[in-house]
Amino acid sequence: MNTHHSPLTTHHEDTIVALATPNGIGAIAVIRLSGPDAIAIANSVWKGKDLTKQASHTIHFGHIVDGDLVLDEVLASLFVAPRSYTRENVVEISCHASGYIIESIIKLFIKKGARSAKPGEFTLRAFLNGQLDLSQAEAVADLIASNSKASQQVALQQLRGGFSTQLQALREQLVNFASLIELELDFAEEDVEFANRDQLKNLIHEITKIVGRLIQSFELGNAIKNGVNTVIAGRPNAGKSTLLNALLNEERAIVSHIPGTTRDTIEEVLNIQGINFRLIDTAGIREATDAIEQIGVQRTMEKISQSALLVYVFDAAEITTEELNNDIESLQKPGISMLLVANKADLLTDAQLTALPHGDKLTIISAKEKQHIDELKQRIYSSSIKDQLSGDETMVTNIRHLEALQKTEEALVRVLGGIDGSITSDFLSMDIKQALHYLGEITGVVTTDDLLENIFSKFCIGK
Ligand SMILES: Nc1nc2c(ncn2[C@@H]2O[C@H](COP(=O)(O)OP(=O)(O)OP(=O)(O)O)[C@@H](O)[C@H]2O)c(=O)[nH]1
Ligand SMILES: [Mg+2]
Repeated sequence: MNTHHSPLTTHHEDTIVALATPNGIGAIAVIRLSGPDAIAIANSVWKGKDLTKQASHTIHFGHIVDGDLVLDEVLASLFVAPRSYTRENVVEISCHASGYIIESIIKLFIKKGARSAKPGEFTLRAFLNGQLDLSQAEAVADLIASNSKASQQVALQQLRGGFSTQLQALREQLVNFASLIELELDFAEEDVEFANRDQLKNLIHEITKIVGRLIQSFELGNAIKNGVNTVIAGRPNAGKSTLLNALLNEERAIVSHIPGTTRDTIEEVLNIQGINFRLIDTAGIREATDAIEQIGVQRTMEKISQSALLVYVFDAAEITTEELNNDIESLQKPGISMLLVANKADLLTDAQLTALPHGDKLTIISAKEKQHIDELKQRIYSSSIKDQLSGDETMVTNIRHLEALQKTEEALVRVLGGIDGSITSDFLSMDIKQALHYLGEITGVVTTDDLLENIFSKFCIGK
């Protein structure tokens, strides 16, 4: 369903205005106007060259005036439709960033006929006017929110349309087959096959492979975009908080020789090779001695269940093999990878050191002496990021895209089953259309008001 005439989109004649830079005092703020009257509205409160007579992509010095009152000395950047972000007339006023000036200029524009933009409305217009497809529009939000090199790269790749181009190509091929099969429906009596079933099968196999690869990329894509929840857990006094501090290279958590020091969870972000790991230090696991500690231990268990990676720390000088095995067994959960960290290596004799179980799941460290911390970081990284990060790889980072791809895959499996089971063209056609529908949802060929509302309401105002 294409809803380009929906309530969301009937305000196209409106000219919208919003502050595009953050609220607060700064050197410069940018106020954006977009819509058919953007240039006229700016010009109506402008002292300087006539803005309505200037060329696109030019910048002009002048004053914003409210009657005789000069509000500010500003620069106006002109973008004449369709050569702008929204493909409408756009004026960007760079003024001095005082809350008072910003508010006065925006109020003035509203008095002259503009209205306040809703969150994401500039980008919504860019989408509705065909400047960006939906996945690109979503990438704009991701780019703004990106906080590491990897997340910025993935968002930029999506903004540039890598993802869309790939999906578009798949879609076109499917559309061709769908129309051939539609044609068969018109000749139903004659029992002809315009769409070669072997070719169709090959195509579906090929598309399924690509869709499958995109689905798989989500795990990594999601880690890149949202970070990896990494919980540090173990018995009291194992050195969890000391380890958190060593990883962060900062005295973040309280460390003491008293078991049960950490009672609440402590979260900090650690960037390892461009990926954000959300480290969570937790209360040591034991039979709690008081009510507060008990809540802390419960919270530890909750955090473990919400994490992708568990770093289990034990005091190598204290723990018995039996205790160690019990802990590992009780903490192991499906869907969570576990790293074992033998701490306090500095207290061990050589004989004790060699007696420790060796393997790539175990890292022997001294958190206090900061020994082998880098080795542990490397293991944290490689246990979560299994695939290579390459700059040009298309990656799915958005749960909405993931779900659409999964539904596409299901429909494709039905198409394949249908060909093998020699079902009639009309059923085949239905399943292909389903696959097309879900693929189209990603780029926004197929949209609904709810979907757009949901996506753009999460944007900031002014974008
Ligand atoms: N010798 C030695 N002592 C350590 C090491 N790591 C931690 N410790 C000491 O062990 C004690 C406990 O450390 P913490 O980091 O508070 O332990 P924790 O696991 O956070 O303990 P709780 O918060 O009580 O669960 C402190 O006295 C630390 O100085 C280490 O590598 N070597
Ligand atoms: Mg602690």
